[in-house]
Amino acid sequence: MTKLAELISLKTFGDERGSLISLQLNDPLSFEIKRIYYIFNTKSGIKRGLHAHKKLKQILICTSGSCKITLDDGKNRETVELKSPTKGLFVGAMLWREMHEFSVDCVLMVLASEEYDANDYLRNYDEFKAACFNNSEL
Ligand code: T46
Repeated sequence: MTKLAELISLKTFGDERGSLISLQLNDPLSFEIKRIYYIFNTKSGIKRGLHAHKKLKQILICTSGSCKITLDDGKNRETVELKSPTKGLFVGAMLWREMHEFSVDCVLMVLASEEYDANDYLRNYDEFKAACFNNSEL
C-alpha cells in the first residue's frame, strides 16, 4: 500500500527554559510559504476539509492539542494523528483530506505554498476521483 502521510520531524531546540522550533526555507521547508492560517475552537464531533487541492502544497502542524487527518489519493486511504508540535504533515496536491477528532485545545497551523484561491479546491469526491484517474492516464 502507498504511504500517503509524509510526517516530518521538526528539529527542536530545547533547554531548561523550554523548547523552540524554527521553520525556514530548505530547513526543513521544501517550498516557499505564501500563506499561514490556523484552525482552533473546533466544535466536538465535526469534520473539516473534505476536499483536495489541484496545486497547493501544505504542511500541517498541531501546535497544541491533537487531531486526526485522513488522506486519500483516490485509491488508498490513510489516517494519521497529529499530537505534537514537533511533527509536521506534508500534504501535496491531489490528496483528499479530512480533519477530525479535534481535541478542545487543538490549534492546527497550516503553512501553504500559495495564496488563497477558491478555484484550486476540488470539493466533490467523485470529481476528485475522476481527476485522479485522468492524471494517472497521462
Ligand atoms: C485545507 C485544510 C487543511 C479564506 O478566506 N482564506 C484562507 O486562506 C482559508 C484557508 C480559508 N478561507 C475561508 C474560506 C471559507 O469561507 O475560510 C472559510 C473556511 O475555509 P474551509 O471551509 O475551506 O476550511 P477547512 O478547514 O475545511 O479547510 C482548510 C483549508 O481551506 C484547506 O485548504 O487544506 O484546511
